[in-house]
Amino acid sequence: MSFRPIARLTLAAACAAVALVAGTPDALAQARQTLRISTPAVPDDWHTKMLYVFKEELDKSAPGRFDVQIHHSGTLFKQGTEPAAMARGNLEMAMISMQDIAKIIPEYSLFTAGYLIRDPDHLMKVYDGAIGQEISAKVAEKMDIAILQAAYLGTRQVNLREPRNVRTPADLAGVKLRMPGSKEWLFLGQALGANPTPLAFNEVYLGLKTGTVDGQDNPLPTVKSAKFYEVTKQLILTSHLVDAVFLSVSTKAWKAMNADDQRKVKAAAMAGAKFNNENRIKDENELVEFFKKEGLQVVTPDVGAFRAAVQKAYLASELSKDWPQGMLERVNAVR
Ligand code: KDO
Repeated sequence: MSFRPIARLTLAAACAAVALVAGTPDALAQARQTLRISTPAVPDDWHTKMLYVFKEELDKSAPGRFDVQIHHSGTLFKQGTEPAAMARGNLEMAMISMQDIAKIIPEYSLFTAGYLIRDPDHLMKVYDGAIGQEISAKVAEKMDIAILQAAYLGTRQVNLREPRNVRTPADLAGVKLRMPGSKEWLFLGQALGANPTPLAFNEVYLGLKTGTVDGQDNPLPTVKSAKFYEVTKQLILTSHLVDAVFLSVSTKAWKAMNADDQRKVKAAAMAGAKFNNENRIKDENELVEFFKKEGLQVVTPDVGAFRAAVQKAYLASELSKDWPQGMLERVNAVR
């Protein structure tokens, strides 16, 4: 008899406590969607800074809806492992490359070809236009990843530990050129005439310092931000790949958002990419002077000879057998 009223009281108290907790900021925080972004990029590179722009924009447009956590320098997932982690639902966001995509969708190795994309303007028109939409649809279907926005990673140049007289691809014979570790990247190194050696981005500085590799290729802003100029003596302006990264989210995380939030996430990604592109292009125009002051030799080789050799190598390759009919012509026709 005596315990009933007490039980009723206890229940009422418990309900009140739940109501109180539900109103606290902590409980609200739990309702936020966590978006962890993993990238191998260093904090100072523009595509890492762009992630902070993404976060700020989203905090403004969708206050309290998302908890964006940025993990740079490959500390959360190793370079190249992000797409599989996203497909499995173990990672919410990353900046993936066309080389990552081509591993799963071989026909898109076309977009990893040297001297295909002409310049940053061509790059954005290709990936922001109809071709980009087709790529996104296929990536969603085959990789369980939603591409939010393409960004310009920069134009890749060859960067050597010891100066060499390099005019044509033949002059790179025997050079152990570090490339990221996938078939598509290694083919690019080979097409340039070098001896491609796979190494993850976050190991490149040490590889150059100790001489495990003779050189590496990356856009000038990355040569600066990752401090590769400290351990190399020459830049060869081959401009062999006008490169992109794609800010992306796992389908699982994407589907957990309502349509309004999805729109805001896309808009924030676009703002981030705009920030990245503008700063990177400006930097690329100014950095040669910086490297010269740092004591590096900066040379322009016979770019026509590199272009001809690289394009010939791709067209004759196994990779090109998978390219979608007419896609090369469509890319070339984008103005
Ligand atoms: C690199 O490993 O050289 C590369 O430039 C490849 C890109 O696809 C991208 O992963 C980039 O590294 C990282 O974001 C680090 O800048």
